[in-house]
Amino acid sequence: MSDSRASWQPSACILCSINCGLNVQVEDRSLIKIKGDREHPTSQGYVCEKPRALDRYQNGRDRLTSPMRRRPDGTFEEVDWDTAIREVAARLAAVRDEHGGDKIFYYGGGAQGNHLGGAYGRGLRAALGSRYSSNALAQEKTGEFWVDGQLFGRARCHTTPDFEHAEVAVFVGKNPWQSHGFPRARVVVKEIAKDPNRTLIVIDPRVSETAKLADIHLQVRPGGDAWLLAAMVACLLEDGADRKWLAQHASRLDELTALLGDIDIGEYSRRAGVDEALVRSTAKRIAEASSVSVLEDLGIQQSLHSTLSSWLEKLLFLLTGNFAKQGGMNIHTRFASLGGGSGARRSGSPVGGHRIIGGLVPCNVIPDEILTDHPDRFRAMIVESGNPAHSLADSVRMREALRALDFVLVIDVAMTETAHEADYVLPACSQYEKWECTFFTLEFPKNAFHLRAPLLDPLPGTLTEAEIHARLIRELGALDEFDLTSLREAAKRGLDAYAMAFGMLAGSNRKAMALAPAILYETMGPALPEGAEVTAAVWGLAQQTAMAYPDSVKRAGFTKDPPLLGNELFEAVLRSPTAVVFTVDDYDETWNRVETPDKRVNLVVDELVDELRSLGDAEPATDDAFPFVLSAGERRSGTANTLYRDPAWRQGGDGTLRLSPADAERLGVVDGDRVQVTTKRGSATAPVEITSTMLPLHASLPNGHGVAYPDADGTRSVHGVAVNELTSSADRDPVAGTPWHKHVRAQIVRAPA
Ligand SMILES: Nc1nc2c(c(=O)[nH]1)N[C@H]1C(S)=C(S)[C@@H](COP(=O)(O)OP(=O)(O)OC[C@H]3O[C@@H](n4cnc5c(=O)[nH]c(N)nc54)[C@H](O)[C@@H]3O)O[C@H]1N2
Ligand SMILES: Nc1nc2c(c(=O)[nH]1)N[C@H]1C(S)=C(S)[C@@H](COP(=O)(O)OP(=O)(O)OC[C@H]3O[C@@H](n4cnc5c(=O)[nH]c(N)nc54)[C@H](O)[C@@H]3O)O[C@H]1N2
Ligand code: SF4
Ligand SMILES: [Mo]
Repeated sequence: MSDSRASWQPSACILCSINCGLNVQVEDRSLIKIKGDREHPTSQGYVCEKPRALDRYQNGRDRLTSPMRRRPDGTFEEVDWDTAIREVAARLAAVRDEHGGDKIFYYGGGAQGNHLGGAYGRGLRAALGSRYSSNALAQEKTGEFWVDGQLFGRARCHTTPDFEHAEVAVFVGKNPWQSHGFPRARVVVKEIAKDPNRTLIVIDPRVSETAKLADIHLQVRPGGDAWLLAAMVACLLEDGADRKWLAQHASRLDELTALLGDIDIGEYSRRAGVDEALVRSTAKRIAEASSVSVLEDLGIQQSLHSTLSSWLEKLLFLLTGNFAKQGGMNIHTRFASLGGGSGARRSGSPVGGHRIIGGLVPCNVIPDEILTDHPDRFRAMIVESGNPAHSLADSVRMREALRALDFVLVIDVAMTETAHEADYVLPACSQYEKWECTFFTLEFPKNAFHLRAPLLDPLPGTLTEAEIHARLIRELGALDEFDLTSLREAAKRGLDAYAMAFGMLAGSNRKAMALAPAILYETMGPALPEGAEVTAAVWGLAQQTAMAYPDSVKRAGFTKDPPLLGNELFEAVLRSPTAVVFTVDDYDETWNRVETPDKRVNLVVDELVDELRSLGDAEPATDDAFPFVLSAGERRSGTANTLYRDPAWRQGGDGTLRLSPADAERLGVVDGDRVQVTTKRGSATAPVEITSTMLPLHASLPNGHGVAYPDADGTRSVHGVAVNELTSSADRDPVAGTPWHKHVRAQIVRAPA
């Protein structure tokens, strides 16, 4: 570890969901050199520019080195771990005893590179009876998951694109050049753009870096996607749908045709701000292609009609039969679920009854579930690897909600905006100081999982999340009723004996299974190599994976049968310095993962029919009082959520507000002038960047800015605009509750001098 000076050690990037393999040189606890790992099976040596600055994460000035307890005056004092654990457990137990464990809300569980905390967090939640949880997915992906459930039977039937092989690639509200979202994004996008036989289609109001490369750019008006996509679907229904495929594999085509077959394509295109002829020729290109992959992201998921747009987006590839085939869309395996676990069985949030998707309470309703006198309101919150006081809509209200709770615990590496609102803050080891992995296993036909070893020893004073949760669970006495001797003994005899002993416990004791992560850590952990105790939960996940997809795991080269197959898989990921391909699929396998009763794809989402019909009566709304549409949180080269808190990592200053030349002229501003942006929730100023990539009356600000960071003598100041000071939690999708961050009505004026 820290003695391995200047040797290259394998690891992974933690800045986006792709988690490219890295090789890193460590010297004196600094990450001094970083390059892509060629051995990594999916990233293959690829990296973007962002991980270069990773030492600023590892050695950030506001890293925590001691548990912190809030004083009555709001300042914090250091306390030792024993005191912190004792007092935190007592406070959580007090909330549970007075109001019920289900009033303890859990948020987070992983950022972009770490998910073991979330796995162990499930054990603590079970020990407390905490049933409701959420994380960032519930402000981006849950609408799409819900649509997947409607079309393919279950929300877990998540489809993944195959851009490597697709003849036509479609990006809807997605800018992979900056944000990635699939392996080696820039290489793959360039390849498609260069090839005269392939077509890159981008739907984005902005001439994004990806749009610049596109063969076809549909420069939709902000928020106009539902009209545009409806028009494209109507074109396909008119001519180009794969009727033979649909007859064999889909249901309710007639109903869909009745809904969309006779809409006025010209009028819908006009409302979307795109030329009708271009809409028609784009639909034709999609219809004629031998394969099409489509990727949607925040541009629609965080804009008006987002869930409806997700449905229409999926019809582009379904109506053309680009499903369960090479170059098309497929349902992938997963090493573990990213959802909310035990709360998943609940259908609605306790106060407002808001729909829970994938086990996650919509982020936008969290303040509503706290700031009320309803008896079922949340009373306490555990926040782990998340920064909701900064990343959720309406930070003002979110801070108010945190302050209204009886108790807030934050587990983080840094003194974040959310930590500042906590009663106790517990310091975690960084992602380079412990074994870690992510559950973003989204690839097909080969899917890979990377369990990575630490690069250096834990910073003194910090603990792994697994250990933090284990100590809290011990203090709560939650495992006392179980006799774990036989499991401990079995662990000493090896994985095969352990698998048998664990299987017996699983079969006989459901209560114990809810606490499985804690039991694994306590019983198998000690038998694992030193430091690798935290990988015990991964053993459980490997078992589940082997059980769920035995054939796919065997196609990846594994040979045993469950439960030994799970052991074989676990040993492989534990041993391998880089990611391991854990499943290999045939394209047909996608059909086995469709979970509708008849294994056909359902084309009509009943609950969205009225919203779809309403498009016929309306234009995308405008508001004279707030004439601009602000895209509040755009991915740029200098953004990485709030994983980098030190603003010095980005060369380009504190982040500009991008504006069209026409608007700049009207406002009388030139590049670098400060403008003031005001929404119904707040106001901020930023330097303006005038760019013809923006449409008139459209503006954008980067995500991940506006965090407070201490300077060399400890004075904290905020760098850039914290976009959620401007957003409203009421602006959200009617079905999924996901926010309209990309569609914030705003006034923009030249800033007063
Ligand atoms: N550099 C960098 N990369 C990241 C991240 C990061 O912080 N920085 N974060 C990661 C995370 S957590 C995520 S979820 C992904 C998100 O990745 P993306 O969704 O690709 O990121 P955004 O830039 O937020 O939004 C994508 C595009 O939506 C467009 N858009 C805005 N309004 C509309 C609209 O009304 N309709 C349409 N069609 N498009 C619109 C924007 O112009 C933008 O180009 O990125 C990941 N990658
Ligand atoms: N207005 C607006 N808001 C947005 C978005 C937008 O585009 N516009 N994007 C949304 C999206 S898509 C996302 S994904 C979210 C992201 O927002 P969050 O989910 O809140 O994620 P991060 O900002 O990445 O915060 C991750 C936290 O994990 C901490 N951390 C890092 N490593 C470790 C570790 O090893 N252990 C522990 N315990 N903690 C660690 C970091 O210090 C940080 O506090 O933001 C959302 N918010
Ligand atoms: S693409 Fe994502 S994971 Fe890969 S190097 Fe860039 S930020 Fe890191
Ligand atoms: Mo995200």
